Amino acid sequence: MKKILITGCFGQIGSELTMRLRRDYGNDQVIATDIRRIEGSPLLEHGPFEILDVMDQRAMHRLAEKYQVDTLIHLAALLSAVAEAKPQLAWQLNMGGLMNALEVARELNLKFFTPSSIGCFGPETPADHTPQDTIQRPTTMYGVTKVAGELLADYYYTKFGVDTRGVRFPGLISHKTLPGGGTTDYAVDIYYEAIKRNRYTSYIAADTYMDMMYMPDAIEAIVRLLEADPARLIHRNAFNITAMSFSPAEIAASIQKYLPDFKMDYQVDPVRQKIAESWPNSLDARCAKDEWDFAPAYDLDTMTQDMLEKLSKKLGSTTA
Ligand code: AKB
Repeated sequence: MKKILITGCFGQIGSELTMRLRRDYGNDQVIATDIRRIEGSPLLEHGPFEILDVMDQRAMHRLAEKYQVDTLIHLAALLSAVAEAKPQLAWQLNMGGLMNALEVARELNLKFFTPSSIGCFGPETPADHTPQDTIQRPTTMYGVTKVAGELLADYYYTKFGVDTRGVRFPGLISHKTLPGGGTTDYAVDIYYEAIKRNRYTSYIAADTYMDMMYMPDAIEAIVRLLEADPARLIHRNAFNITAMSFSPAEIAASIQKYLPDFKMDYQVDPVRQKIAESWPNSLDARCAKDEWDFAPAYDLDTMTQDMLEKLSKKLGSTTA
């Protein structure tokens, strides 16, 4: 992996991954692309940026050729709650964009990474210690695209020999870029509101568990998997990974250790609650550990401490 093209670079994962890869591989080695340009973003200052609509396969091919990349990281996609509100668009963008990216990887012989999600599971999946290989019958459009995406990436590996790799991300928590339209977003919003107002109204019920991960661990996981020895990889495109599993009540309790007056109440959103209930409580990530040494560094309390510190600085508060 020497020269990398990233789609969806301004998204929650893309914005941090681009910076990390530029640090590791050199600014000019990482070509950031997105459907829009966000003026003032550091991504524009530190290396090449190009506008790219992932629905335009020829444009993607042209850019990959222009910069002579050897790796394609495809991140542009709709998240679960937005996909549920716009299922037709979600199918078109999540599957159309992925198919285009896989085709470009096949045509130009590129290494390939795209994320799947805990959204690929459904209500019939075993909810606790969800195995790597298990029942996948998601009841959301997001989940349908994620399962199909895992299979498509496997297919491109077995049929065409494209070096495809991927993980099933849990909810990702970051102090840098906000997620957009996911079910797990409450676990980011809560920290912002804790700093700003010392209270939060959760749209997910108090005792609903979902897997989560702090962004530094997620970025490290992508880099590690892309650099992993292919001979060790059995599950190429859909590794279960997780760093922690918690409920809204537990994340509130973690915040209260640092902000004792923090208050939480609940106004459950039936749409996102239903999605959350159809997802696992906790994943079994042993295959990722065995096949490429996945090892997250943060747990709930260390993440809470870091989030509150970083966000206090960012939002100019002295509460944490
Ligand atoms: C979402 O909530 O849609 C995402 C995910 C778990 O894939 N954060």
